Amino acid sequence: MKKILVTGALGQIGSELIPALRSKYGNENVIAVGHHKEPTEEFRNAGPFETADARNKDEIRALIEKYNIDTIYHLVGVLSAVGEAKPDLAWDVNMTSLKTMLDLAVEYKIERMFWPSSIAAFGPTTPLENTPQQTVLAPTTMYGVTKVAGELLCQYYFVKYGLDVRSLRYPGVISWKTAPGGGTTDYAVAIYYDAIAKGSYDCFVNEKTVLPMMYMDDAVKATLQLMDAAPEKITIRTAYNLTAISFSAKELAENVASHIDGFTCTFTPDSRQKIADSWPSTIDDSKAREDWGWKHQFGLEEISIDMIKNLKK
Ligand code: AKB
Repeated sequence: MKKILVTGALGQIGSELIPALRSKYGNENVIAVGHHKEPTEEFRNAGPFETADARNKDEIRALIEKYNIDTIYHLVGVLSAVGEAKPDLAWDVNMTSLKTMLDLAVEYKIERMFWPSSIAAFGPTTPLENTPQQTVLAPTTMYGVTKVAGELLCQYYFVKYGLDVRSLRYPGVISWKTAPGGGTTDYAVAIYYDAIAKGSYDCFVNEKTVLPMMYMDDAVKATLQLMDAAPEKITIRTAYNLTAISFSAKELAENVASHIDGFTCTFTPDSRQKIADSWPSTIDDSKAREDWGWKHQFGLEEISIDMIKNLKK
């Protein structure tokens, strides 16, 4: 049975990927690693939980040895909006931790490693409609810079050391288990929280903003599918383009209003508008679809129904 280490365990993706990995591989075989946040009682009791700083080689080395790890999901990352407020922190956390994990993965002959890239790897000079897999990568955010550097580093470790490291360029991921924090696509999550708590939402991007999005269930499915694929199917060693649906902030607000009586949305763009404007509206993810059979399931209507049902609970 696989022995899997997941860093960034308490972040948006970690908190949902870990239960999925545990139901597939067994609770005891998935080691959740958090850093500064405290897990809920339920999360702590669900399987092994450790506290470590993914930038610290000795701390991670001790965990790899303790649990005899053969697979790594390295999810730690400072997101785009926080990254603009604290660029040095974003560089340090995102790059130092990735380099540490890649080095340890080579040293311990880790069988397979996953690291998330993002649509933030693109920038204003990228074709922003139906963005191709191979295209200009010249982001204008520090988060994006770390994603491009990280993609190249992953490819380098594959070419130089034969490390089977795989990556996805996640679009905005919509989910209800963790509160939004630090990203630009957070408005597509926060709108549901505020719609239920207050009946209104003040959106920080303008109503015309269109970004690629995906429901968490699809993001987890894509991650597991990519990691399950036979190595010969993986033809992209930087990161695969990945998407489900694109909609404007106005369409999102209208959809939420169709489910919550009296809901109103205002639009007050802040500094995150500039980041959103530098990212694609739609993505060509045909390579993921061809290589390992990616297919999304959730559209906007299904997302709204599921988000509202779960947040109301
Ligand atoms: C962010 O908005 O920073 C992230 C991302 C698209 O990578 N959700």
